[in-house]
Amino acid sequence: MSLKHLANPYVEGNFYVVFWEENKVRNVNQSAFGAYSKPRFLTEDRLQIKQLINLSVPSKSEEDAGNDVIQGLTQSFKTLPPKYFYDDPGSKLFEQICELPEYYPTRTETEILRQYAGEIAQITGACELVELGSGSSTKTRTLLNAYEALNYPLRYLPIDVSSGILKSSAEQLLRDYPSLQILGLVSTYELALQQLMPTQLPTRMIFFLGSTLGNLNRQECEAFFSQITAALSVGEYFLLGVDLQKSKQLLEAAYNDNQGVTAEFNLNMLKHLNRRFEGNFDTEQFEHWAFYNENLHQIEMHLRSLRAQTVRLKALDLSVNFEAGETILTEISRKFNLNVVQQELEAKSLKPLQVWTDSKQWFGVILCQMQPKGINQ
Ligand code: AVI
Repeated sequence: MSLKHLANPYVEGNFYVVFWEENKVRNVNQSAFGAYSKPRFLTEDRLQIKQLINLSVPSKSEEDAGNDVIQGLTQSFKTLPPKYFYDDPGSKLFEQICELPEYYPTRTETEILRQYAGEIAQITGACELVELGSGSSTKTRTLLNAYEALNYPLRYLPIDVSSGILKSSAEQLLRDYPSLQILGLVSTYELALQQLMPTQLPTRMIFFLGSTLGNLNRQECEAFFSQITAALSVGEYFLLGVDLQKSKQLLEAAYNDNQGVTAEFNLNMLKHLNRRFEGNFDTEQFEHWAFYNENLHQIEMHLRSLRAQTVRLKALDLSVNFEAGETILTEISRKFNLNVVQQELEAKSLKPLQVWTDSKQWFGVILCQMQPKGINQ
């Protein structure tokens, strides 16, 4: 049976939906959906983008976002959520970080995937690919190539909060893979995972690459895995990329690059907050500070105030006092031990089937399979 003739499981819900059709963009709402949905849309189109969140329209989650800034900046140990890195300039700076000579994780993970994508495809068989935080989908190509080489149907669900990058990379992928079907979800992981319908391919693999897991604290990690295991059916797969523990010197170099791109990425968060919440952070009066905390096995990234100052965020009705030298923690990036992470996955009913690393053991990619819940709990 051709994929074209499968009923589309995603045609539901009350969302604003954007369809791409040979570079023509159509915005249609739910009531107009029917006009495009059958039979033409299902048989001819290979790309749907579903907008589950719209960052340009203030929403309940936007209000909550402001609350997390207030909460983080009013405690004695100041923090800000790392999600505020990723406005458009921040996402571009992150892409630049991935290319830096000191920032080894991206190229090391890509190297592992290039080498072992064929094995991954062999193990899972024909499979719907769901990517969390797809960004520019660069590493995805390695996986798509492997599934294509085995003549498996190609169905890809990228999930990202940035609609611009999701749409442009999806369009490029469609050009490069003539049999590929894409359903892009502009969404947070949480919302998208709740929306996933049972796959119509024999199985599904959710993948979470780049060691983004390391940016979640323990509590966030627990919540994340509950969402993953709720979204997967028994027998389906989860592919995880994790940065491994290594020397302080190598790690600190990766977060303190010579060109200062990571520093710019960190300081950009203040510009983002200024724009978003009518703030007056002066980025000249803060500096980037990143170090490896060997006890907690994590990089900690801070912004340090260069003098005593008061910053105002008008839209949040918030004034924040800083002492000279006081810092804001903007990110943790945990570094993993492969044995420990495998035990933790197994305890969450995600049984590790296979682990791949690079020759220096700097990075690990773990393929897990969902077990019946409770087996190891
Ligand atoms: C997205 N994340 C996995 C990156 C990391 O290494 O923790 C973010 C980053 N922060 C500074 N450099 C890169």
